[in-house]
Amino acid sequence: MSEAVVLVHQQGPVRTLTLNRPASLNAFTTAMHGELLAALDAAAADAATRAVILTGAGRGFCAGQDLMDPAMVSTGAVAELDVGAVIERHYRPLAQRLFSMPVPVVAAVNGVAAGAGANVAIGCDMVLAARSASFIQAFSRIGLVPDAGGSWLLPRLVGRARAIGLAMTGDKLSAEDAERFGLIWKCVDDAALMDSAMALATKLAAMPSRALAETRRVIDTSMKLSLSEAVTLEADTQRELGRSHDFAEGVAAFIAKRPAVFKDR
Ligand code: T3D
Repeated sequence: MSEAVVLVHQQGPVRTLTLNRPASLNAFTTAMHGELLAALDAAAADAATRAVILTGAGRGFCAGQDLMDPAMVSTGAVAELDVGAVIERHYRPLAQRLFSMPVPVVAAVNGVAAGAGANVAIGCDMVLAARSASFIQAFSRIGLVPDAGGSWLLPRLVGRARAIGLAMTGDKLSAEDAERFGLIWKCVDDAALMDSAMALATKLAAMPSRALAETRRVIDTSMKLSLSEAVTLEADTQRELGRSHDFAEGVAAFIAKRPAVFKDR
């Protein structure tokens, strides 16, 4: 039997998913798309999993679409390939899955993240990167535009000037510059990456998951709202969360000066 191309490891409430095609810097094949989506769906469905870490095996995080995947090119000339269909079939569900996870997803970027690999990383809720890691909007190098949600995310994270600069040049951005640009949460020493990711995921796992997922939703939605509409969304969301177990528990724990035990999803 061939080895899984996405490894799954559970440690308490934290599930770590490791992209596992190190010889090609964990580039996405059809099989890896299938396994990653299934693994994210399974994590979302498992009430005991309260945070997810996404990382890569070997020296890379993910080099984007596997440009040599036989399933992609076996139909003949590259020109015959419907790249739009690849996006619809694989990257749309992946981006939408990440943005609708009921628990936080932490990317632990261990090495180069290129093309769709970079945009899957920054599509996670919080991104930690090893100091030696890098981010490359490699699309322009092969005649494409940023995908996997990158055209939406990049200008929101780093502003138009830097988004266009990164996407047009396809230049490598170091992890330190990625942190400075606001593309990622933090850059850490290489040896500290996985411990830092586990500490962050464990902290998030102990927090009110439903409120965290709603935090992502209101922040993302606010980008297309007026201030008045955003305040309405806040009020509607607080109304719902105000009826939740976790809100009652959070307030009770604060008053009793004890740690809260959250359980909503
Ligand atoms: O259908 C569609 O294409 C639509 C979807 C598009 C989404 C996308 O993601 S488009 C962008 C695709 N990705 C790229 O263009 C990046 C290609 N890779 C690179 O530019 C470089 O590999 C890196 C800058 C990422 C890393 O460079 P370096 O020097 O550290 O490593 P390397 O020697 O280039 O790569 C190591 C191995 O991984 C090498 O294999 P080998 O020679 O040792 O057998 C290389 O071929 C392989 N590899 C790297 N990236 C890919 C790949 N194999 C297949 N697909 C890749 N994307």
